[in-house]
Amino acid sequence: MSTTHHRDYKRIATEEGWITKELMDRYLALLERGDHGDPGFQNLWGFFGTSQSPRARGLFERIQDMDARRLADMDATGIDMQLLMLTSPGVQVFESADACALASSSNDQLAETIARHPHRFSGLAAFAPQAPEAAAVEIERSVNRLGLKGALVNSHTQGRYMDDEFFWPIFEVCEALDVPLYIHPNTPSPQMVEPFLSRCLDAAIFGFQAETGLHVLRLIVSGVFDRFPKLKIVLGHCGEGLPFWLYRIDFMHAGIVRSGRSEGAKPLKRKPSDYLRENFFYTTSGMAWEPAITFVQQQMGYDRVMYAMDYPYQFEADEVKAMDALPLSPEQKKMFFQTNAERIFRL
Ligand code: 1DF
Ligand code: MN
Repeated sequence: MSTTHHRDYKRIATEEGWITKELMDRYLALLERGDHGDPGFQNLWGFFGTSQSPRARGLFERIQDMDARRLADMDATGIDMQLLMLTSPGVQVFESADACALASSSNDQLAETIARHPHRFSGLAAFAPQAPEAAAVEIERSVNRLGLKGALVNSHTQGRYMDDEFFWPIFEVCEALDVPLYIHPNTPSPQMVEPFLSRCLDAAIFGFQAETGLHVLRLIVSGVFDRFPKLKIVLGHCGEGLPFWLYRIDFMHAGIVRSGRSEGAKPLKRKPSDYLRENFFYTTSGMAWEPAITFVQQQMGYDRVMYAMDYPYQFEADEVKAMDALPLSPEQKKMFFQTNAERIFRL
C-alpha cells in the first residue's frame, strides 16, 4: 500500500501499543510467581507472554520492536505516525514503588524512541495510579520535559476505580496541563472477572469494553466532570459501547437521581450524555466498521473521532483500506485521520 502518495492526509494511528523489555521481563516474572491477585492479567499475559501459538509469538516480537520492524509494518499499511502507549495493564499490577520506577523508565525510553523517529512516533505518558501524587509529578515531567502528549491509564488499578478521590491528583494535573487522559481498557477487575474468564470473554472480545465502559460511567455519575470541567478523556474502541447507550443512560440516570435511591448517584450539573459529548474524544481502535464509526461521528461530532489501529494487536492491512473508503468528505477524512489527532494531542 502506498504511504504518502495520492492522498492529502497523513494517517495518524492513535492507540498503538508498545512495551519495554524491562516491563515484559517483570510481567513474565509476575506470571511465574502468580501472586498478583489478578486473574484477567494472568489470562491475558499468560497468553501473549508464554503461549507458543503464532499469534502470541508474533505479538511478543512486534510489541517490543521500536525500530525497523515496527517502521516496516507502518510503511506496509500506510501509517505515517503512531501515537504510542505502554500496553495494558501498564505498571498497574505492581506495588507502588516498583510501578513508579517502571513508569518513569518507560517514559524515558519512549522519549528516546520518539527522538530517533520524530516524524513517525509520538506518545502518551505511563504513570502509577497506585501513587497519585507521584503520578501527577511524573505526568508533569513527561509532558513538560519529555514532550509526551498526555497520559494513559488502563482502567482499574488492582480493583480500584478513579471515581475514588484518592486518584484525583491525576485528574487535577491533566486538567491543569490541558492534556488528555486516555482511558484504555484493562481486563475486568478481580471482583467482576469470573463470569468473563470461564468463557474467555475477559479480554478484547468483551471484558475490556465492559470494564472500561463501567469505569467511565462511575466517573461521570460520581461528579468527576463537575469537579474537573475541563478534563479531556479519550476512549478507544468507538467509546467502549457507551455512545450506543446515551439515551438509556440519560433516561435511567434522571430517574435514579429523582428518586434519591442511592448516595452513589449524585445530582449532576448536566446529563451523562453531555459529558460524553463535551469532555470526551473517541478513537476507532479495533473497530474498523463503518456503521459503528459513522454512528459515533454523527452522535459525538466529526471533530471528536480519530483513527486508531491498535497495533500490534490488530494489524490488518485491509482495515486501513476500509477506513480509506469511509463515506466522508475529503475534509472530514483529513480530520479523521490527521487533524483531529493533531489538535487534540497537540502533535
Ligand atoms: C488486546 C486488545 C490486547 C487490545 C491489548 O492490550 C489491547 C487483545 C494488552 O486482543 O488481547 O490494547 N485492544 O486495545 O483492543
Ligand atoms: Mn489497545
